[in-house]
Amino acid sequence: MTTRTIIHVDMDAFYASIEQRDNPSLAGKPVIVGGVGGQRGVVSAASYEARRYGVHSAMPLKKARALCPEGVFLPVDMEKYEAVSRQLRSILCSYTPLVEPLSLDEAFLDVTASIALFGDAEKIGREIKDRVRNELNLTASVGIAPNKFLAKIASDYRKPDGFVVIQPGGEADFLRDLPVYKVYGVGKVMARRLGDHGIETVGRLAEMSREHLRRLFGKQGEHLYELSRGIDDNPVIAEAEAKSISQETTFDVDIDNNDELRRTFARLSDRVGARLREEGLVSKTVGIKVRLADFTTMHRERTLLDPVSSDDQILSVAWNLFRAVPLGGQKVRLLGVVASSLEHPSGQLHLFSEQGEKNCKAMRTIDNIRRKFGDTAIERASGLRPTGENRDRPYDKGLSPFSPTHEKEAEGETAKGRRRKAKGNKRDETAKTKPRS
Ligand code: TTP
Ligand code: MG
Ligand code: MG
Repeated sequence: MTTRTIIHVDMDAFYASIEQRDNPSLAGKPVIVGGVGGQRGVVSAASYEARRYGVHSAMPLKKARALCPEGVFLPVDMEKYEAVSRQLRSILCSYTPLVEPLSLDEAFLDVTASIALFGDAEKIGREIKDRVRNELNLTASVGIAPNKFLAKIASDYRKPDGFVVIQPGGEADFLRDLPVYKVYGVGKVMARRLGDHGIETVGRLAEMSREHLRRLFGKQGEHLYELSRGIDDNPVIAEAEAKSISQETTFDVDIDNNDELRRTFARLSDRVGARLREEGLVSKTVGIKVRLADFTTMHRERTLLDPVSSDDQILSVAWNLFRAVPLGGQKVRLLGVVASSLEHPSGQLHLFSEQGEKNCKAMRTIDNIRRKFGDTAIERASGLRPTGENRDRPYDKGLSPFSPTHEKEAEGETAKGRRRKAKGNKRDETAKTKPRS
């Protein structure tokens, strides 16, 4: 086991705090950010004042209005939050190149080798908080621990404006009374099943044998066994190494036919999957790009705890993301699928089921046939499936309970979109492997 010192930084009520910062009359008020034009969808962020009313992320805005009628409701301004995110990133990168962003407002830092240069991890953590306060006028919570799993729990432990250090050796004490749902990857279903066995805290979880957990939850049970003991050997993967692989296509004629849309997603997913497997990579974040007839361009992405590389898994996430996109009665002009947060799956195979490994082999065979005989030699049945499914089907069907953990959404016309608009409607099908900037 490698000895590391990891810092996890997570901004407090990120979108809402930025809005409060930029409009001082909102300071101390319940601020709720969500939807476009403040009318559609769900809560993205709730200020801590709003949380006292029971409002939280992912809650329908309608419900938030009912709970907190005096709340100030604001639309999502993704460009602004992305700009702050870049500023945060630049602060973090001044302490180590080993910065792994998890989302716009949080990142892991491996500071093991930085300590000689900057002083101990606590000093670095304090300095990061100070700089966020002074330079960004915002607050961040910081967790410091010997691994990523514990550092993330630590940063969440005393929010907002938290600073929590878990010393090596202090893992068990720290985890004993922690509710199981706080463990990264334990979703509602798993927490309920654990509850059925009388297991509400990580301390109780740690009393279970590896065998017992394996019987209950398969391979994921073993993962839980390790986490309950505070064991996590996942390295911080620096942003510079991260790339994304994407495929997009512009239709000759705008379309709204569900079968054709799904077939297109299947084809794009197949290609992204094939590229991932070619490069020996798995992806933790699957995203889509949708451009409507009027050039409105939307991006959606979902971060998964179990990385994926199979065409079916990519398609499943992409299609589910797409079904939640408001088309407003418009036809679709362009679709794209992007896999990011790429990793080499070494040492992580334990996360995949035996079925997953079998599918993997099948997938490589298909890739070989496609290489030999061309793309259309094999089309998977899932791309052709008629798609009158129930729109309410849960997102994570077919994925493990470890899967969807966070979803980011961004809307608005991109600069590239505007350029293409100027050039006219040209059919293109492009593949990209690019460093993430
Ligand atoms: P979080 O860090 O999960 O939440 P937060 O920063 O709002 O609050 P906390 O103090 O608890 O960290 O997410 C960061 C931002 O990501 C959040 O401000 C808005 C966005 N987001 C969504 O759009 N939808 C979601 O469901 C969640 C959880 C976050
Ligand atoms: Mg946050
Ligand atoms: Mg966060």
